Amino acid sequence: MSSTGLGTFVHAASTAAPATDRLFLALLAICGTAALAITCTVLVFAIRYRRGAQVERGQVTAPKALEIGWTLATLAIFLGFFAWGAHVFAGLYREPADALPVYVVAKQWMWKLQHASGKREINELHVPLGRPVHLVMTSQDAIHSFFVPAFRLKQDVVPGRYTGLWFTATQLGEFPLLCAEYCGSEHSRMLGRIVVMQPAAFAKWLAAGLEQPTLAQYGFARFRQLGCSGCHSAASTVHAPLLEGLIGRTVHLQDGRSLVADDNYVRDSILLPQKDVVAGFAPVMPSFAGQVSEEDIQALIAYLRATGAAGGGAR
Ligand code: HEC
Ligand SMILES: [Cu+2]
Repeated sequence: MSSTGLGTFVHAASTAAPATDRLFLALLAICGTAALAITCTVLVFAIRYRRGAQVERGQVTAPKALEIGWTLATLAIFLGFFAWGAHVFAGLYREPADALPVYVVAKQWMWKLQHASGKREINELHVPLGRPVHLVMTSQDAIHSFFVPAFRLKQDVVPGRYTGLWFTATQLGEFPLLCAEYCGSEHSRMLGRIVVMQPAAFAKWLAAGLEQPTLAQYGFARFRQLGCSGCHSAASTVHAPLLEGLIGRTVHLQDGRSLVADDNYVRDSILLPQKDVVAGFAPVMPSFAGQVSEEDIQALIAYLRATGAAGGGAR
C-alpha cells in the first residue's frame, strides 16, 4: 500500500503512480475548491437577491489592480500546473540506461510480448519487482493503447512506428492490462495482466522452459536469412554502411539532415529505405516491407543493439 494520496484507495504499484497521483489530486483540489466557491457564491446571491428582497442592487466594479492581479495569479497557477504536468510526462519517456527491454506487438485482439532473453508471452507480462522495465511497442494493425491503471501508465500503440514507456513495479502481485483505444469488435476483450515477481523468482521463471535463442541471436539469424549481411558486412562487395553500434550514433543523410539512430530510424531503414538515405551511399537497399514481421524487426533491432554493447559503443 502506498501512503501517498490516491494510493490509499486504488492500487498504486509503480514508480509512475505517486507523481501522477499527486498531480491529479492537486488539480482535483484546486478545481474542486474553485467549483465549490462558485457554487456557494451562486447560492448566496440567489437567496440574497431573490425577487422581492429589499436589498441594494447597484453595480460594483472591482479596482483595476485587483482584476489584473487575479487574472495573472490564475494564469501563473495554471502555467505552474502545465510545467508540473510536462515534467511528470517527460519523465515517463526517459528510461534509465539499465532498464530491461520488453518488446510489445499489439494486434486485434491480443498483446504479444517478448523479453530480451527470447521468452515470449501472450496477454501476460512477467516483470521483476524494483527493476526498471522499458516497453518498446508497436501494432501490426489498428491503433491500440497499453493501459495499466495500477501503474498509472497509458500509451498509444501505433502501427508504423515505435512508442515507448518505462516503469518500475513497486508491489508484488497481478495487475490488469487493458487496451484503452477502441480497436474493433473485440476491443473490450483485449485484456491481460502484469505479474510482478520477486527478482529471484523472475530469473527462475525467465530461465524455465525450452532452450531458445535470445532475441538478439534470433535477430542475427534473420539478419543472415534476409540477406542483410550480404551487403552490410566488411567483406561485402556492395558499398553499404556497417551497422555495428549504429543505435545511438549520429547519422548524416544525403539530403543534409542528420539524426541520432534510434529504433524508429532502424525500422524505417528496413521498411522505407528511400526515406533516409545515408550520405555517401547509393540508395540501393531494397524495402523489406511484406517480408519481415513486426517481431522480425524488433529482433533485428535487438541484434543491432547487442552489437553496440559488445563494441563498447553508445547504447
Ligand atoms: C542490396 C544491399 C542491401 C541489403 C540487402 C540491405 N541493405 Fe541496408 N543499406 C544498404 C545501403 C547501400 C545503405 C545506405 C543507403 C541508405 O541509407 O539507403 C543501407 C542502409 C541501412 C541502414 C541505415 C544505416 C546507417 O548507417 O544509418 C540500416 C539500419 C540498414 N540498412 C539495415 C538493413 C537490414 C536490417 C537489412 C536486412 C533486412 C538490410 N539493411 C539489407 C544496402 C543494403
Ligand atoms: Cu486494442
